[in-house]
Amino acid sequence: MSISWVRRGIGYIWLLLELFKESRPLHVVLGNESCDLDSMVSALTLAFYLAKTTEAGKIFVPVLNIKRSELPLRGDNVFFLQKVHIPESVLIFRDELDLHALHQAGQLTLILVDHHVLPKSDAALEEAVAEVLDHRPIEQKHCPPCHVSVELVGSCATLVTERILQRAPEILDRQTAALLHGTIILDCVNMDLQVGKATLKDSKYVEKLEALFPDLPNRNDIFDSLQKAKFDVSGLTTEQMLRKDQKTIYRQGTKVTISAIYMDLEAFLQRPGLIAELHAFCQACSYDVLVAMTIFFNTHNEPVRQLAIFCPLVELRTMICGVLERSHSPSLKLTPAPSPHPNLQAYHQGNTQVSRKKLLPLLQEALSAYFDSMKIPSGQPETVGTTREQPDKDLDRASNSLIPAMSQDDEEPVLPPTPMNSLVDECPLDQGLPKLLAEAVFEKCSQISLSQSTTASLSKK
Ligand SMILES: [Mn+2]
Repeated sequence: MSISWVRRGIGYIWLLLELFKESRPLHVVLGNESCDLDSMVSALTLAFYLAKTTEAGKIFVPVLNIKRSELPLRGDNVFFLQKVHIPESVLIFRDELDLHALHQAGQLTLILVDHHVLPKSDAALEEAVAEVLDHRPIEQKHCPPCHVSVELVGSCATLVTERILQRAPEILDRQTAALLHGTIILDCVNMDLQVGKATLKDSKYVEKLEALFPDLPNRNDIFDSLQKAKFDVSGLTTEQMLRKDQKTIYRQGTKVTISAIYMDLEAFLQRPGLIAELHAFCQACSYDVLVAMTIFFNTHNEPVRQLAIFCPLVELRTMICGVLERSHSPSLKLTPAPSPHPNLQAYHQGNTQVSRKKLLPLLQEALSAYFDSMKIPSGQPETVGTTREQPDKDLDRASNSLIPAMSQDDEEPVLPPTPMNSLVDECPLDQGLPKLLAEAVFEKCSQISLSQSTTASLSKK
């Protein structure tokens, strides 16, 4: 197994150091804010291609568009990086490089992959965008005025594969091929024609990669392990589980947050210190109500849904539970389940067709009823809204034939598939601009040297 990615990571760090000394521009390849597998792999592999094929002296760096602390929420990314022996320490995350400062210093060029609309908080970076490679329908209004390649295929990784194989096939190594191959297969639901995500071009490039590297993993195997890793929450903390796939609605300053939890409610409620963690989670973000919507699949592969409503305000909790219990369109068919605490009401949801998308209007209705009952004077203009905290559309969309009910959680129409950018309230830079200090870079270098020796010894086996 090659360790080129490790060398590449070290290369990046040294180049960054050089760059800061010499004030030379940095070419950042940036995926979208969900940092799903497609965005991560497209950024890594396109940066690899550009670095290998552009004249010397230009520096290309893939940047993962999430905070480093959020990588554990992307189980498939973590799994795949390990599988192809790319240490997390060589990657550069959004909170580690101050793109706005680089841009202000005239040292930034951006190449966008797997999206083409920057979120509001990054609007100032738009003038730095030099190129776009995307697989979603163009949003004319927001599209940067530069060279834009858009083709509606199942995976952006297909477009990167095409670029490499058409323009510089000699640079493709097995490790990069494995990254592209697995990503296309995951995005295209194992090339299942019935699911309809794979286009002819996706299939064509999966086949080409397999022809070039006959020892790539079997399609079913890599699809099953990536899909499993994507939904595996066993290694997450309670807070990470709550943040993994979360939406928040608010009305007149009252915030209700809804988290999809991919495990059995009974097991979730038995997690040690759960109530204290729910309290802390709500307090940290001023949520008045937390709705945990669990979904898992029983041994017959049938979906099981359960609900937990955590809210220390008795009147508000009672109102929400009442509206959900009495709802007829749709009827949730709720039956109370054991609860570990009076502030938490738990239910089994008999009607498994009711996804989070259908639950949201009911919660809005409950909030309205609550404010009506309180007769809160409507002196100031009313504020109502929805935000998506953790953009993980693909998780929602999970069009796995094994788990059809999950696709019903899809929050948006099938096309256009995303820019979740504009829907995201929180951006990695909301907490102020990160500073890339020289010490931090040196510390990273020493970490990489360590991981290099480990990987090198692993690779020899
Ligand atoms: Mn994509």
